[in-house]
Amino acid sequence: PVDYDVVMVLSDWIDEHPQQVMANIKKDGDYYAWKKNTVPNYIDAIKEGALRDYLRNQWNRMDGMDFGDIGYDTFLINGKNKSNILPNLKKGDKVRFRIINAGASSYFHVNIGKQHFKAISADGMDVQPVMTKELLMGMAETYDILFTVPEDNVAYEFRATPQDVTGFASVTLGRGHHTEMAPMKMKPSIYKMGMSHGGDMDDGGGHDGDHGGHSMAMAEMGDDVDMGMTMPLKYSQLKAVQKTSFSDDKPVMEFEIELNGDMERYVWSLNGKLLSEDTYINIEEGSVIRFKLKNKTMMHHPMHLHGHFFRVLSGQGDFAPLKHTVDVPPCMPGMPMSCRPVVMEFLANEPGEWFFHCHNLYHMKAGMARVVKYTNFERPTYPIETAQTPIKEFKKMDSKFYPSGQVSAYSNGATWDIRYNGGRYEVAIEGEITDYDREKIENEIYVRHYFSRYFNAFGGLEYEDEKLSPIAGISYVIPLNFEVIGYLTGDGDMVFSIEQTVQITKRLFVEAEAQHRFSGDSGEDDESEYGFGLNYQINRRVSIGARYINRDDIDDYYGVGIRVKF
Ligand SMILES: [Cu+2]
Repeated sequence: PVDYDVVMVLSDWIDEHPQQVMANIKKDGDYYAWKKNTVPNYIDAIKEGALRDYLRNQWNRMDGMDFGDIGYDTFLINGKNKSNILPNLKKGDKVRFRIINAGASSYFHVNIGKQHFKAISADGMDVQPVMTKELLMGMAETYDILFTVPEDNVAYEFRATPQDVTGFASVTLGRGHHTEMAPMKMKPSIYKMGMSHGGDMDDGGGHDGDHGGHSMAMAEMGDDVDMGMTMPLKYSQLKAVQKTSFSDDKPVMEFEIELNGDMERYVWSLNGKLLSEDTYINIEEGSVIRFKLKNKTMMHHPMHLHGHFFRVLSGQGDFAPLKHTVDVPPCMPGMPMSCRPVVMEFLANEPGEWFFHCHNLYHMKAGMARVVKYTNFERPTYPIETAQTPIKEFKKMDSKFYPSGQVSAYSNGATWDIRYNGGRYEVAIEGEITDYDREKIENEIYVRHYFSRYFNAFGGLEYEDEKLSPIAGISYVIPLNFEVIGYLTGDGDMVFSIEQTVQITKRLFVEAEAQHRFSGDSGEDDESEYGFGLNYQINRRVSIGARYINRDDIDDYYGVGIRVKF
């Protein structure tokens, strides 16, 4: 018996419509990194002592570590950012919290002051009670915990901190002379994996002393920072209350499932395929179905299966805990343990079609999902609500086209770039006018097919030297994130180019490009050109810059101008 039973619903809030949020990240994966100040760049990496890590990430063609794609405006517990409950709480009272992470895309750290509490169930299934000081909860995960009030006249802060530490939500439990605050989390580093912002710091003295009254300001000033000393409850500590293993005579069907993502274009997939491209995982009734989940991205994904509880194999043998959502953490270089696949298994005993998806709702919508389908299942012919309608809708979602563009006007010419990002495909119009001379207009319109984040092929039309000709080519991202492009034109020209953008600070970046055109027409010469641009971003939309272009037919090598993104 407990004295209080309290439901805690954790959520993330943004002052924009979710459809708009999706359109924003589809046009620019760094859209919210700008808002959150987490655009990876050289100066910040050097300041953090993480230049090597940044360079290694660039070499491996990776983005920075990612703790959340969206920049939320606030975080809530039961709809409030701050609140006060259980005013009559006294020493010895037992409170059962039923905690639900209902966030759209935020993992939460959960703490109650600096106190221990007892986890008694996970995802609604009882576990053998286990003490901890912190939970890290993926979206859709739930925990029931028991908290016994240790002191009279002390209030305790129940706090949920999102993984990217861009804020927190707080509920004060009880009333007292003072409130024991939950530890302040450190901003995680986007360069070093599994490392807090600030690098390898010794414990600078995150003292456990109490704070008088509502000393939020003090806590926010960096006092009482959690130096990564608080370890969240791990799956390996969760043990079911009774055996969950299956008898050995059951046939086993094993599936290896890779979690993939392209943060730049915001395309998320399983085994490199979107839901619309590879919809079903076919399973047989009566079999044990085992999924081996391998995370190839830079962030956590909470994978969620409908209609079943599955065993999470994390060293508890027959007593593996039962869950409906499992966190699949990213693989950290130099930490082989983190790169082992997460293994889940369940008995196929619920014929039907069941959704299996990342519970980051933006990832789900971008294609990171499957339908687990029993081979013997026939969809009823009489009209009932079946999975068919939503699946059809979901399949459309991952290939929806989102527009983006940018136009630059310099003193020695202008460029434009308009794109429709449709997941696997992209339609683009790219062009420039040199010296504002109508005879020096170049324009390309093409369709691109992305085989992966790194490799795509394209075909379309090129307008150059006042001639129109078909083009076809490929583009590949090589280590250090250079983009190498080669294409053929209908006239037999062969064009090679290489492009690179170097982010110096959040606002300052250099663009460089070199191109060589081998003329297929014996009467014409080869053409070479190269250029640099230095740009300063005034806000997310507008930047100003200077450029230098070296090519035969340009009047003025140097130009200054402005660029607008839309
Ligand atoms: Cu995901």
